[in-house]
Amino acid sequence: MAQFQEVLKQSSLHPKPAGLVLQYGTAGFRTNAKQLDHVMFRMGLLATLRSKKTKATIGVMVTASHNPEEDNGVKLIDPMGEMVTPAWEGYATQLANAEQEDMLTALKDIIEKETINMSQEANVFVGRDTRCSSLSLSQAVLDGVTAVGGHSKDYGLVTTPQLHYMVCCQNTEGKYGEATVEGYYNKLSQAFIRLAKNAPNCTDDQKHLCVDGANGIGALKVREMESLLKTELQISIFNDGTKGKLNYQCGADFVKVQQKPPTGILMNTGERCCSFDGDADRIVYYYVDSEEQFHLLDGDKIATLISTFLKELLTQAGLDLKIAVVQTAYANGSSTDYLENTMKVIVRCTKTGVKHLHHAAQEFDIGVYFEANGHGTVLFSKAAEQKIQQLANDPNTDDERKRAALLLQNTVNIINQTVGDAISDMLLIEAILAIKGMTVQQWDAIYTDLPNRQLKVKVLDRRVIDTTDAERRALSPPGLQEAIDTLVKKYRKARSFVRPSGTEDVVRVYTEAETQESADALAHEVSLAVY
Ligand code: 16G
Ligand code: ZN
Repeated sequence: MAQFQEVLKQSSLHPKPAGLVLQYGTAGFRTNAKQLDHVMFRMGLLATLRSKKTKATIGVMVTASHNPEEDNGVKLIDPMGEMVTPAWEGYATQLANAEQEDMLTALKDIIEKETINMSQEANVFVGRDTRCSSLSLSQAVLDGVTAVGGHSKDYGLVTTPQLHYMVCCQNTEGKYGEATVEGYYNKLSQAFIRLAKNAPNCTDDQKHLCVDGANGIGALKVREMESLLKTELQISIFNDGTKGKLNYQCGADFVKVQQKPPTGILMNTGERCCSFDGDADRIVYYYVDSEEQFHLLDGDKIATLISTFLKELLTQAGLDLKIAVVQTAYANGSSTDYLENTMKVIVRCTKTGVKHLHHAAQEFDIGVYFEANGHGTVLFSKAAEQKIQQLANDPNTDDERKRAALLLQNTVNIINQTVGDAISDMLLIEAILAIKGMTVQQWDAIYTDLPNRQLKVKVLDRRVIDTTDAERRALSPPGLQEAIDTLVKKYRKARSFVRPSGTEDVVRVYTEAETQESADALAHEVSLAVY
């Protein structure tokens, strides 16, 4: 067919280096940008097939998130704005790894397996982060879409969650919102202003926030939105990309892993600050106290704040909706203990990676999910949204219940339910703190984190480590879990697990214990056991 001739011709302009093997991992393909041109072109092809198959718009985001500037990556977004299904992750790996002369066969294989009607229309949304390599790589994606007869829309520079949002808006015919960046800003800022109006006593000091944009796309996008928020929130943006290097000694991942402030930010004692990661799908908060002590409020603290707020509103509204918090093995033990025993909410633990948390959160009326690293959001079931809306619109609802229902309704609107979103999470957190009249110190004091440590260990083959129980226990290699158990017993309140990274060629080690010294010592000992 002429169509396939065109694919072949175009594909030769995006040749695959022979022998290169890459894997569609937890967050798509991710490696040095120089190795990705053929992958991008082929993901353009695959997204078009996925679009034909689902008869819906599919998203392709070019980013390597918190990884170094030199890296890049690509991720497919399914029709409701969620991660692409596992079978298609497999196709992505096959198609990316087919040698140049086998590429067409690999493509035809997928068409056949999925019985794709090639005359079906296809539509693909493409977005990219601020990396130097992203422009040409996103062009390669667009070339792939065109080569196989798809339509594309290039959103240019957007955050990852913005592109997820656009895909969802497009496929729900505007019910979720308008599929434009302006539509996104308007929906979120309106909900934020409405929420903030419930905090009339908020002082100017409390309305100020420092944002570390990781020298990435988040800084750009907050700047575009700033004027819509400024009556209720004044933002000082640091690391906005004009001077520093992307993710270099700044950003949410740096702050979380190093447990220290990013460079490039001016922080006054006690001031509320937050950091985004390179594609703005993660956020963590922090402050420095009068003793120069750094305090981190990570994804666990965020989940606690949000779920407490929602649970209180549900009680005030008299709504019987089941709320749960979904975490991973990295969740600080103190947070799990507080959520289960003090707040009495259901807590679930899943494997690392957004798709696992997202999936688990969908099982509840309201599912709050956060990874400790700051990636998370809230999902509301359709039924929950309807009940909230009914109550908010019911003329017979008394004032207190109505206020709670309206707050819930605006929370539904402020949150990006497709994926974790630093901007949307930031606005919700800011609104909650304002409404509750809570300082960052009071939020921090809800519970005290157990001291913890994360390390990475280079090994020959990380795949020899196999885990179970949501990555909390190692099944293989034999003896490893027993060794960890023995080490953990030496320390008070200790816990540790190891897991192969899904994004880097390393094994990750996590420990927590009663003191930082113990957590550090245990981390060191467990690392040695991994070798
Ligand atoms: C990816 C995941 C993130 C996870 C991280 C773990 C998505 C969109 N992102 O960045 O959720 O925390 O990988 O990385 O799923 P690791 O496997 O290298 O520890
Ligand atoms: Zn990210």
